[in-house]
Amino acid sequence: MRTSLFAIGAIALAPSLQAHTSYGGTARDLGPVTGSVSGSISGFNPLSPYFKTINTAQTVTSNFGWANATDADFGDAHHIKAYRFTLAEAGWATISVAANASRGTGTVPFMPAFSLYTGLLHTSGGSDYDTSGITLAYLATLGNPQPREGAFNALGDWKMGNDASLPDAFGNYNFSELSSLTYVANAADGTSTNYGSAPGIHGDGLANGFVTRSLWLTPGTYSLMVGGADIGGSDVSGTYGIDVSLSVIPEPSSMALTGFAGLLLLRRRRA
Ligand SMILES: [Ca+2]
Ligand SMILES: [Ca+2]
Repeated sequence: MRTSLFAIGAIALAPSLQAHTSYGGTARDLGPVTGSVSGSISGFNPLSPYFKTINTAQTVTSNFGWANATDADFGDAHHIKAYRFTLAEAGWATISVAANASRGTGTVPFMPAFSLYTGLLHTSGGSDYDTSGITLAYLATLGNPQPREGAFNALGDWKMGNDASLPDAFGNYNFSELSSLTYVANAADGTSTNYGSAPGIHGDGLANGFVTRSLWLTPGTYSLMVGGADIGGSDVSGTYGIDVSLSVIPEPSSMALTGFAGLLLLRRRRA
């Protein structure tokens, strides 16, 4: 309830103040990318990730952006940072976010949280944002509570669109043009004392500016949304440094099977 869509609209009128939600081209592509420790593994070694990317260049606005999107009226997507990555094969992924006070203007301790989704925001036609015509039209169809504080849902599926989507002669939008993010999991720094009481929050029990979670992920393209976990936070304009890392160990069974198949082939050749 902290900000209304009217307030968000005022922010949208001043786009230079806050960027809409995108991956920054490749700036928040976690991989596999140049700089990742990547490549095939000879023999399965759980201590040797298939790839690992650490992004230490970003900040996020506000200390409450994630927590504020754990309730029924959602939250302002300007108050999260979006990352992406693609897995060519299933694997055991570890996602970590650490507050880094060496960047940003915020002055209070920052507690990070993240939510993971399959799917991508638009990467062409302009960034998606809460108050684009198609996003507002879509949010209005969701029933109460209205208006929504924004499009971002930290604990479930959500959709958002950009200015490339225009209404038809009757004023109707084609909602299939919305970006569609399908919820996978979340993790939050601390306890319900800081992130609130919404059911389904995966708290780590210790509010220390760091959160990590390991997940089994199937092949696909993922979006990772990172923001502040302080539901009582009030720093709407401060920015906070976030160091985000992703490491992925490929599916052990497939690695083992590949090795086994190789052994069989070798035996046949020798025979
Ligand atoms: Ca909210
Ligand atoms: Ca923690």
